[in-house]
Amino acid sequence: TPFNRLLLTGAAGGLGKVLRETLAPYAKILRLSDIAPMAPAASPHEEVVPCDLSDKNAVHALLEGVDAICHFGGVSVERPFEEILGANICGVFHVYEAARRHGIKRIVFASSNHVIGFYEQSETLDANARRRPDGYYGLSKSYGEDLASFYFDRYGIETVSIRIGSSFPEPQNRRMMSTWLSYRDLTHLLERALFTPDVGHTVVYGMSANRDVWWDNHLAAHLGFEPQDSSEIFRSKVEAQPAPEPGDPVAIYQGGAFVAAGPFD
Ligand code: NAI
Ligand code: 15L
Repeated sequence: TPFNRLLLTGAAGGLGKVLRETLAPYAKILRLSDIAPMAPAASPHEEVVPCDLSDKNAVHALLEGVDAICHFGGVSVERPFEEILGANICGVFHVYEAARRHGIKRIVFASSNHVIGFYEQSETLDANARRRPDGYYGLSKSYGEDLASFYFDRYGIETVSIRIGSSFPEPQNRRMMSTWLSYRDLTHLLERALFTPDVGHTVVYGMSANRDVWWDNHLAAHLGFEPQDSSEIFRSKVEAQPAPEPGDPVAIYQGGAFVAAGPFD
């Protein structure tokens, strides 16, 4: 049965605009939130609630009456620490604190492959691999995963942390042939993450059924995530691009160019 009211943060973003449509069947009311402008509510099934995640009181008000949360809001690329701190680190803390106070029991957290970005592409990781964040952004997602773990152990709030690879309409480069997650597979994974019972804190890698993958989801098998798409249909288009120079981080590290972002001063 669908949730009565499902909150989607980051609703103005690239994924949020897609999920605004595809999550609709999973809730009677979809509450959409972002700091950036959003299209007005299209039907009685939508609520549009602007909110800055770095504002604790505003986040508390945002979660009033909510049954489950897909937390996709925040800075989504490498940026100076101070920007990441407010939106991602304080932001995810505010979401969990408000969930605790409102009695909300299920969160899906948009984590990222950048929590393990400093592994080389030759390595295969499962959810127990030691984290190797590739920047302040990856560190903020690592903190979010730890917060999810703590709020389950301490308060029984369940989370699925999805280490999303690269979720775009198509893989944009050779690296994304491995990391690509189609919108259809993302939506299926969110459905599994919202409705599978007893997930505790589960970490799952968000990738489609691509030919060459770096991640092994056996520790999240209970979710029943079965991706349908593959980057393979885009191979000739992607490989028509010039190959990266040997030594370019984009061809060495799982996190690609993020490992070489910054410093910012
Ligand atoms: P995006 O940057 O397009 O969307 C993020 C949204 O968060 C934006 O609309 C932005 O306005 C909002 N936001 C930023 N700071 C905020 C604040 N202080 N308060 C409220 N809202 C704020 O990113 P995208 O691609 O849609 O990603 C969505 C989520 O998924 C992000 O958390 C990102 O880190 C994560 N993710 C996405 C991946 C992808 O391939 N698209 C890969 C891995 C993780
Ligand atoms: C991410 O975490 C970013 O949010 C997204 O914009 C992509 O860069 C993706 O990772 C990626 O690694 O391709």
